[in-house]
Amino acid sequence: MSKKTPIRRAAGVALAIVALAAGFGAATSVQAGPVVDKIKERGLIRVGVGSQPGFFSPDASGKWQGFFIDFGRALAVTVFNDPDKVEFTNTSPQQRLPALQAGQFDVLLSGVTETIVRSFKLNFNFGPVVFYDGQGILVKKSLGVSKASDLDGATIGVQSGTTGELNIADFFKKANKTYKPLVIEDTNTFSQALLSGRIDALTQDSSDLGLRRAAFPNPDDYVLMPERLSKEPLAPAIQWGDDLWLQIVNWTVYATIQAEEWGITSQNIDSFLTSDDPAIKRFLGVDTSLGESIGLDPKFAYNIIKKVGNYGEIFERNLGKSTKIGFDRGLNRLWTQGGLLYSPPFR
Ligand SMILES: N[C@@H](CCC(=O)N[C@@H](CS)C(=O)NCC(=O)O)C(=O)O
Repeated sequence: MSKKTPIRRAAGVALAIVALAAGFGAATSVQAGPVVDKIKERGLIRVGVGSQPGFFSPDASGKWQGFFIDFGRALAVTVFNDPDKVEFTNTSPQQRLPALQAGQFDVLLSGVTETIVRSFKLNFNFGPVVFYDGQGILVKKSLGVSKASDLDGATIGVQSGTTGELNIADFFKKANKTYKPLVIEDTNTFSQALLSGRIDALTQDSSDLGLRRAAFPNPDDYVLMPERLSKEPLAPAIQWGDDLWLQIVNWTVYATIQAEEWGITSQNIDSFLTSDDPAIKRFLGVDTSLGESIGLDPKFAYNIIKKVGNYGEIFERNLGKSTKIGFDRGLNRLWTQGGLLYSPPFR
């Protein structure tokens, strides 16, 4: 009988854990952790979200809809092949980061900006950026200002717990101007403060401000200042400690981006099943070798695109020109079209 050294014993235990990893088939080289195990046990993914229609909001029948919601559904397809095995919970920006730290959510899909402090100090891992944003300032048109630095002495609403608090302070310091912050936690009170004239302006991610403005009774009475105060790369946030979960989050998002690059949509995907391109065959699981080697369902990418859509479809359906929100893709175009979206290879 061979005696195992502590290192070999530890390696054996690690391998056994990996092999157990939530039924993901063959042993993978990533470390399975508590999050995927709990998701499998529970039979659904718990997602923390916000409440701006376009990004995330329940429809008339109570079903959650929106850009970030669709990435939550895509995750549920990767794990369960069922876009409904996901539970969305709205909490304020201030409460959701501690809630993720406390393990109340498996992932935040709530417009969280990836920052170094959140990575090291809050111990978050971030998936791929799903929306490249920047902080903006929304003002009442009747104020007659055309740029943010004209707002000297203005009262500006800031949402607590957001990156906006520090960014706005930095901006006015740099511009050598003054402002009075009004820090508000509740998201409706935040909009209401501007609508009621209690404050002169709101500052938040410019996407958030665009969504709010679209929902105002008189959107044309409000104008977004041209400056962007910061970089706000919005990405799925998870806790440290589960490499497998991180990889699932990463490659779920990448599948939506890669499909768009190849022109594969929820509508035309079946016509690609007969493609001669070996890379497309692997991506769609016609050739099952890729899925088998990584321990995921070989059809996981096919299922995501078929059931949820590619990145472009997700963007257009929730935020694009055909919606009342009408966002331009901007930086959120594919790298092949002058944007920043880029998937690593599926091989
Ligand atoms: N990106 C900023 C702001 C986060 C944030 O406030 N996100 C918006 C959506 S982009 C939001 O939650 N708004 C309030 C809500 O929807 O309830 C951060 O990470 O601190």
